[in-house]
Amino acid sequence: MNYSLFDEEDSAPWIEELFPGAILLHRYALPHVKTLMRCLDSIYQQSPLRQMKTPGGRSIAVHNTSCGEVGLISDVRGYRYTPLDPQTKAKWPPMPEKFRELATDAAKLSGYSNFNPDSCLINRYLPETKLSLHQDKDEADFTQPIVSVSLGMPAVFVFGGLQRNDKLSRVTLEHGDVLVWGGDARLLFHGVLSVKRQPHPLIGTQRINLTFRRAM
Ligand code: MD6
Ligand code: FE
Repeated sequence: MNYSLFDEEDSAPWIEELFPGAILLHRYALPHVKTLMRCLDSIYQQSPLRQMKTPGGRSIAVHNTSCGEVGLISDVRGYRYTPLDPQTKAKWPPMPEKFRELATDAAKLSGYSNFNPDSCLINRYLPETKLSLHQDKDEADFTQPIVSVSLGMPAVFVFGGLQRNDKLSRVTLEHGDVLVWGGDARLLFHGVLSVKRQPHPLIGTQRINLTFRRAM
C-alpha cells in the first residue's frame, strides 16, 4: 500500500460559489505552501507579528503584520493603511512576487482579471482566537476583490448580508483554501468563529490567513 498517494499536495482543487461574487477555490494554494511559509519567515523578521489595539483601547486577539506598499493598522485613532510599520518605523516588507502571483491568478480564475493588490494583511490565530463580525471597507476601490488564503488549522468563516444582523451562513476554510471576495459579496459582514485546537502537520498549532487587497 502506497500511502503517499494520499499526500495532501496531490488533492485536486475545486471551485464553489458561496454567494454571487464570493468564490471559494478549495485547496488552490496547496502547491505553494512551502514557498509561502518561507516568505512569511522573512516578513516576520522585518515586521514581526504583534497584537494591535482596537480604537476602544483593547488588544486584538489575532496577531498580525503586513507586507506591500501599505499595511493595515489599528490603534486609538482607528483602522487605516500606512506606508510605515508603526512598530519598526520602517517601510513594510515588499510583497513577494510569489504572493502577488498567487493572488492575481486566483482572482483571474474567479472572474476578476484586473486585480492589482498593494497590500497583504497577515493574521495569525492561535486556538480559541476569533474575529468578530465586520465589513472590509477601509479600501479605496470596492470594485477590486479581496483574495484570502488560509493555512494551517481549519476555521469556520461566517458571512451574512449588508446589515450586521442579517442571517449568517457558515463555511469551513481549510489549509490551502483561497477565498475570493468581490462583486456583490465585497461588503458583506463576515467573521471567524473561535478556532479549535487541531494542530496541522506542517503549520503547527496555528491558523494563518493572508488577505490581499487594493488598499489605496
Ligand atoms: C480570516 N478574513 O479568514 C479573516 N476579509 O481570518 C477576513 O476577514 C476576510 O477572508 C475580507 C475578505 C476575505 C476574508
Ligand atoms: Fe475581513
